[in-house]
Amino acid sequence: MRNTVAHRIGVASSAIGIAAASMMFSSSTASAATYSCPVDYVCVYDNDAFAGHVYAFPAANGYYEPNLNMDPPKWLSGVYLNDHISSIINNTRHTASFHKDANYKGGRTVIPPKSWNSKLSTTGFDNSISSFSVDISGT
Ligand SMILES: [Ca+2]
Repeated sequence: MRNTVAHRIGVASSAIGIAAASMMFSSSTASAATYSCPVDYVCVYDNDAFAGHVYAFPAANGYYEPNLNMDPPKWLSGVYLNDHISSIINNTRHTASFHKDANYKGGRTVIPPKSWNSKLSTTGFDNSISSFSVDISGT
């Protein structure tokens, strides 16, 4: 448990740095913003087209986030990510699975490796994601 907490604190610190860096691209095009998600990270955005608040998860070795409504990740505005994510970049070599309910339940939308969804409303997942995983156990 201690390791988990320490890990999450480290994640939060690095995410703040990434969020600050991405602000430099706030007036750029969506395609330019794509490159603001570092290699081996999964980046989630508050708005369509990779705009608004961003949070970056280091997922080179997998990542498991069972409840975005309770766990530390928040936008810089202080709001939990739960039910706010509107676009996603998966810049890892693994498949990322996003679920509408906590604990990887409910509807699922999959973002393949090195790809993205710039408008989750097109697949019915806008502002509705509550958990996600980057599962490398089967690869
Ligand atoms: Ca949103």
